[in-house]
Amino acid sequence: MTCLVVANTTNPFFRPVPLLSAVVDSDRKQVLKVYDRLGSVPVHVPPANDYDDETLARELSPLPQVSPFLLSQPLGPSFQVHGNTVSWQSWRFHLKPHARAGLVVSQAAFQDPHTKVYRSVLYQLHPSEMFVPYQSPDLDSANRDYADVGEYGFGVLGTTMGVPSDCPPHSVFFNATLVSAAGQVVVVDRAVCLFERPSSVSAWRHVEEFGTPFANGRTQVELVARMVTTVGNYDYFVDVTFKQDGSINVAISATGILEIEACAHTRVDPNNRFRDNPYGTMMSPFHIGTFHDHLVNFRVDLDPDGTENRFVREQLQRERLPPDNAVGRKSIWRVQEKVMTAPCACACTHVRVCQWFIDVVHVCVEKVVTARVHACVSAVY
Ligand SMILES: [Cu+2]
Repeated sequence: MTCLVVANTTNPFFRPVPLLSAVVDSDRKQVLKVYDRLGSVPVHVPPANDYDDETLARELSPLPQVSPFLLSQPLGPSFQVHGNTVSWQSWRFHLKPHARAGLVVSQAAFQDPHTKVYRSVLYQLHPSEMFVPYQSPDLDSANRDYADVGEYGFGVLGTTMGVPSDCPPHSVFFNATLVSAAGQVVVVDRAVCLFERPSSVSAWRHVEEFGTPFANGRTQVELVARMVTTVGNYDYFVDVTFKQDGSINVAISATGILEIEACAHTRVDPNNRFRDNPYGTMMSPFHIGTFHDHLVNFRVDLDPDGTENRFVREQLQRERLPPDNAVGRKSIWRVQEKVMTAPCACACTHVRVCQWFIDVVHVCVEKVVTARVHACVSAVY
């Protein structure tokens, strides 16, 4: 583990002691080995860099004022909660915080507008793991290989949410009572919030210039289930958003403070790097932000209309047209369908355009596309 100066700062992760680390047995609470590479080198503990309101007001000029918004739902929410089951619009699902996984949505179903029968959409959806490996060979940083969900627990590290910075004032809150890995009861007040919000895009709109002149549009409202987990220096927002059109969106974003590496330098070179530390970016005097990833996996166990279905990848493929074709086009794209039968690295990229969907194959020949899976970058820093 690395050593931090924790006194008199709200940002201890910005004050690591360089060239000093230790190996600790956390079960026995014993220090097994100390790596003191300081010798007679002067210690450059980075200065404090606090983000509390008082410090910011003192050290930074205030941002220009923003006109106030009104955020309210005067008639109360239009969803119902019975125990942990939520009903909203055509949706019905189970919502609960879990000690390890954090926010868990189970048995989500959507009511068919024609038959009024609830049709299964997914069995369970939750964060599965987040791997955060820091890319430095230095003793001070090389031990930073975090498994934030499995090692620390997205549920037991859930934090009480504030209004309006975490959730809007009209939210409904849920407390969490969980059991830690050590067998202790962990209670987190206001650990999950549930709220409706108007979408920033319309549900549907069209202007028709041909035929009968026509212009119409419809707004849409979303239901957001949110949990915020603080793992060390990072605060992760997990949002599961239900939409009136039958889609579910899951997103994770990070805020908080940076875990940085101390260095003895105060200035950057022209490339914003140091030749003796190519493993990060200079953040400020004595601070290097070590390169690292946040690799997040979600468990998405979809059961559209039950468990009898297939996972299919549609990949776009270029098709060259004959040089003498009548329209003068050189190429078009067409869709190649592949039924995925085993776990695979089937990533879609900007150069390998594809999409996934799950279809239900009925007896005989009819095929119905029931669910489409879209992957997009949702990280927000
Ligand atoms: Cu990070």
